[in-house]
Amino acid sequence: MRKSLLIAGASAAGLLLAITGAAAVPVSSHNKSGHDYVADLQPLNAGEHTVGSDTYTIPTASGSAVVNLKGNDLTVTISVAGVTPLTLHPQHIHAGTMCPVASDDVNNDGFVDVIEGLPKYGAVLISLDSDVGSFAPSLDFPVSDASGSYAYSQAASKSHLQKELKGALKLGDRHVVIHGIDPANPLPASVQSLPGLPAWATLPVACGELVRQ
Ligand SMILES: [Cu+2]
Repeated sequence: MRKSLLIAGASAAGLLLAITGAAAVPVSSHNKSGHDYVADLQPLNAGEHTVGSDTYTIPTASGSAVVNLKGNDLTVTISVAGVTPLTLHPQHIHAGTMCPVASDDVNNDGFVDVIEGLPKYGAVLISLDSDVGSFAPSLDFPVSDASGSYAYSQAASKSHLQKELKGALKLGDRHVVIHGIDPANPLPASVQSLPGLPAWATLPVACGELVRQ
């Protein structure tokens, strides 16, 4: 009787271990991998735009942006296709709550330029250049390959970013915006840009809302 109780106890403990062991696997692996905010990047300004006698063709960009948070480690990974080949692509996390739509083209020139997009995607929060933790102006952004694709991955300290921004990141409220078209095809003068930057470098070509997974 006593022996069988011990056996029963041992097997119950074994069962408990098996259950908690099984339960612990996804929990610990979740902790190890942190959590992701993912943006499905959709094209902006894609297609043909006819202004006067000129036609401008903006490529149809797509891709994804993932911001992974693991403890204090923040890693941004971006994969983009369909952009102008061999061209600089400024990219940012913007502070606003929406991606612009065609009706945000307030001057009716057929383009939603970087300024017209601001009421929707907001100001630049974090510049996704070669040093995410630095807020110094930089144009060290990805350059697409000959097929119009690029991949980007950079890490930063979450606490450092929040200190610089003087507030929480609130990634679930943010958007990722990709900019940049062919510098050899100048845009109409009606396409506004940021001070000191040509319109080809700032025209938004893709945008996506960061959503916690
Ligand atoms: Cu931007």
